[in-house]
Amino acid sequence: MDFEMEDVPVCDVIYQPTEKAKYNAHLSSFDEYKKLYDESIRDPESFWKKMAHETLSWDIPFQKVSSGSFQDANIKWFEDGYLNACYNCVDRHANKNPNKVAIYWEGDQTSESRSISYLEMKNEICRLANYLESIGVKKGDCVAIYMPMIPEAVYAMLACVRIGAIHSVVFGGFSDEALKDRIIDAKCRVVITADEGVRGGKVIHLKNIVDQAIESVEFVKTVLVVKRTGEPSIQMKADRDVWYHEKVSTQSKDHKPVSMNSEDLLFILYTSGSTGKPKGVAHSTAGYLLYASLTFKYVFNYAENDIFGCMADVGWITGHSYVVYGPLCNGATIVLFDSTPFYPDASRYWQVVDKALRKAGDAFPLKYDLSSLRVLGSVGEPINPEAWQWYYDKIGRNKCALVDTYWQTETGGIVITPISSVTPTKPGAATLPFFGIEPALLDPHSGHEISGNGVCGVLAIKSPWPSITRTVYGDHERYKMTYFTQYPGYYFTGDSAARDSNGYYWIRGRVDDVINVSGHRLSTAEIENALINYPECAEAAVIGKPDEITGQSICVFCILRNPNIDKEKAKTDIIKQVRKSIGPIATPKSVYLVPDLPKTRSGKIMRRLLRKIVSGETNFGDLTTLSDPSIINKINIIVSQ
Ligand code: 6R9
Repeated sequence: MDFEMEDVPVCDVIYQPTEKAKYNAHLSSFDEYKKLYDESIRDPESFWKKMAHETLSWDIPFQKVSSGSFQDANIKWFEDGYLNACYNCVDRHANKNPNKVAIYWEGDQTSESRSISYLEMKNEICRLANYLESIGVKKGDCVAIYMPMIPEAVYAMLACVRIGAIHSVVFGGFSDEALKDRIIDAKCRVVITADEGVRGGKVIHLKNIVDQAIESVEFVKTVLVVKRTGEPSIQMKADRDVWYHEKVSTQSKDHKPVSMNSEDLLFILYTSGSTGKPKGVAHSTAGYLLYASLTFKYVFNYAENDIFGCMADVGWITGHSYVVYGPLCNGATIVLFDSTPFYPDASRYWQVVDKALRKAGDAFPLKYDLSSLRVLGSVGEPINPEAWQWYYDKIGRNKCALVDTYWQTETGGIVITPISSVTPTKPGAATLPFFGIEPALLDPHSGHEISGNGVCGVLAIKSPWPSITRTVYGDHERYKMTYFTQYPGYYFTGDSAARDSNGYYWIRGRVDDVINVSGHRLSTAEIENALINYPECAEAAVIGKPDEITGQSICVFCILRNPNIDKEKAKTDIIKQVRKSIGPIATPKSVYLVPDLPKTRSGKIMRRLLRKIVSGETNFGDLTTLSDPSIINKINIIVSQ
């Protein structure tokens, strides 16, 4: 494995849970967390049985709690139970508290906002469910959702779930080519989109992008279009495209949810791996919903009338678990945010700790009354101690809990985190595992577990938990290979971590070829594949370069077929090519045109050396396998120009 172990952090700063963080606490003490955690590991069957009965409403209760193993990659939870996730997230709350606000929607302009009650949400979802059934969508079908952060995106997800269809939400920042690949992979016959999205004052032409994506995809029969901006030039293709407001509002507001088996798939969500094309990470119904719901309740210490704002887009797993499923399953009021942190200025999204935001100065958050906040969260990439401290002091005013939550698309919910009401925190540490999660640090080479504290290793998890992904959609072999083969008997996260002297976990970052740009996962292989489509590119290598603002940025090394062409134009074309294939989120920040790449004698690109060159390191380690050592100097000169 191509990475080097770092030192174990030493940190004397410990914050005890504040009075505010203990408000209405589900757990009264740190000892109670430890006791429950121990129970969850010692006797997972009893622990999860109790939680599943308390948390979810079942049509047919389960008898069997769990089965299967990492070795056989056949994990099942509550496998003889039946339930509907939409019923759990919507109906039961609408029946009890019909007027409670389910969604506060905040549009791109500060003047745009709406509140939607649980009953209104239920009626809208039922109408859409009836419409989808009327066009033949049925249990087990996949529906693609390519939408802005508008209430209809949540309705679309939950209407699918209500009728037993599997949703595949594709983030609105992906290009037509990326959308096309995802639609084809899941054989979606229906796409739900909007005419346009608006973010930070910029228009995103969603419907046009969908048109391009499905131009040659004949099995897409219906494109359902929500009118968001009302742009008059939108082209509707006869017999395929329909307006949401015309078709859905005329449907009945009554619909009986379809009873689903616990293990029926709830959704798929594509994410980058270390190789090739993105994988459709598949989650099943009961285990996912239970785990999203419980982590939401305990980690954020949710209390009855809280408003919960998670600023993630529903195109990512954080949007699935902590905008939609976790909070709604608890009957919470959610904030749906359809803008950016910086629009119209940096005060808009101050809640998110971000270096760029901190650079805008403390004046922005100080201007606002933040006294209603109790818990602050962070997710997606390692938060450095300085950023943590700023967030804690300036946003939390030293009174809020700050939870650095570590997890992945594949884990379905948060796996390493403080429990806001009880866990003492250290700036920069994700701290301790959630109930039912047994982390292990492994030696990357031998795969042996490293015991004790004050150690580093690759991060793995020892036994299945309810919301672990069940398969890679359509490719179960890839599922086995990616997660369970390298370290048999463990789930391998792809991250490395340290366990400090108190047993706290500090996540270090990916050890595979996954790049994390502002919390967006991209693979070097995916970007390299995109470059193959640029005719002037003979060969390319992509790495993640440390970046002060975005954590990492995309750095491309390209060998041109004809080195005499206009270099500036070539660089622009390379950037354009990646944006076209993947989308604006994958825009390379630096492009170097090089005569050759560092390779092993067997022809493998040594990305490790490229990473060292761009970060200005001079100690290149063992170079005995490098076929042409002079290349390092040549690339060094180009990079430092
Ligand atoms: C939820 C989400 C997963 C990867 C993961 C890791 C990084 C997530 C983190 C974190 C350090 C945290 N990551 N949370 N690194 N501290 N609190 O982000 O899912 O998009 O699948 O990304 O993100 O590298 O492996 P996903």
